[in-house]
Amino acid sequence: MRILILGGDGYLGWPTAMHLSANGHEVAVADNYLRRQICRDEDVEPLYETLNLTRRAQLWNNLSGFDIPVFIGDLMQWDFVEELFHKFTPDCIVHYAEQPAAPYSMLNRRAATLTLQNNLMVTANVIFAVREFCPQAHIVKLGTMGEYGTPNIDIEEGWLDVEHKGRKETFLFPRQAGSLYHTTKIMDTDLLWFYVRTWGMRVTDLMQGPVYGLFTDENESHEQLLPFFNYDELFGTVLNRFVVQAVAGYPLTVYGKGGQTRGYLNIKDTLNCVRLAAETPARQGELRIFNQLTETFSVNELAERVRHVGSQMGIKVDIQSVENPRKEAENHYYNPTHTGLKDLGLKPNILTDQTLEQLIEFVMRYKEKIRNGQIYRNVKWG
Ligand code: USQ
Repeated sequence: MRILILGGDGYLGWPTAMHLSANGHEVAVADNYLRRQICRDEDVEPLYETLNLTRRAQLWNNLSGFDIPVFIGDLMQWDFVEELFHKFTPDCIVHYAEQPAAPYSMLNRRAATLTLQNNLMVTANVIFAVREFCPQAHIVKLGTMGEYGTPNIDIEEGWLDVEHKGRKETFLFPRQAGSLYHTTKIMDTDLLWFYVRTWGMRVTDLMQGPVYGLFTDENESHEQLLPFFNYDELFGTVLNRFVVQAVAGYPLTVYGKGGQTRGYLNIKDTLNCVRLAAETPARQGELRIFNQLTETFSVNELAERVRHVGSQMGIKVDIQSVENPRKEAENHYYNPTHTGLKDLGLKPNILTDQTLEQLIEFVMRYKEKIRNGQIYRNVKWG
């Protein structure tokens, strides 16, 4: 298939590009380096330098023989979108091109506006481009488990059957996000669902939980192909942060009571899920929703796992409950269904001690580069 990856520079975009390319697809990537720019503006540094997309694509070509054309530009600008879809008309679009961080979206008015404008306008432009240039193409959209929030009932895979006063209807599962970023993902789903109903588009919405890890089959022996990796409060996800904090000798920052439970997955499984969704497209006129996670953990459980593996490696890891900058339930029911991707063939890479050990070992090589000051800023959401 011809697969266009939007947001190809990000933590997940570039690994996905290599993975699909290695699996026989013709892949192109687009990005405007927004994430790098925001990190510079906010003075947060990734753990190590990452080559720009053009240079990573060259390196990938030298190693694998596969070509990944790179398009640099802003998907909010229609001229760029038009040129992109003319030059590379896809069968499938993987849409990661969003401001991806909940804490950043809660920083101030400017960050909130950027998140709203970027995320909604890019999604709209993707829809308009598919309609105009490739109406049969399948959109694989990265959504988030955070769209559902933490309801006191089981979370279904996208839809809920409702019986009301003797009549039945199926609706999108109720959504109640905890951050503006997560709210833009709800709005994306609504935009896509509207155009699925109106224009008969084919869409898969992947409700993904927080991702951890760095290594994939395509980058394991080529460090320069590793993804952009943040560990700061604004952009780092919790388990990646805990690994860096353990190495830095910084007490693991459990927010509040630490009972917050989410559905996690290894970066390798993100790639497998996206590939499985792309290779078995939704039908024309279908919004297909999968919950993309493999295991659930509370923050306390994750902290204990890192402490345990750290101690096996001779690292003393402290855990400290800090003031929770977020507005979220710290003790709650959480039981999401996640069978759809397994039915498509997903074989989960669960969190093992060995996975954590490999990550800790890698981060130890960059210990001197860790900036403790960017680990906890306490950006208040309330
Ligand atoms: N947390 C801590 N300590 C920390 C960092 C986080 O206790 O130092 C807690 C948070 O309060 C939260 C949980 O860990 O309860 C997960 O936080 P996170 O930062 O790993 O994940 P989140 O902000 O929810 O967002 C991340 C990605 C986002 C994706 C989302 C999936 O940045 O792109 O959509 O995970 S989900 O959370 O399921 O919506």
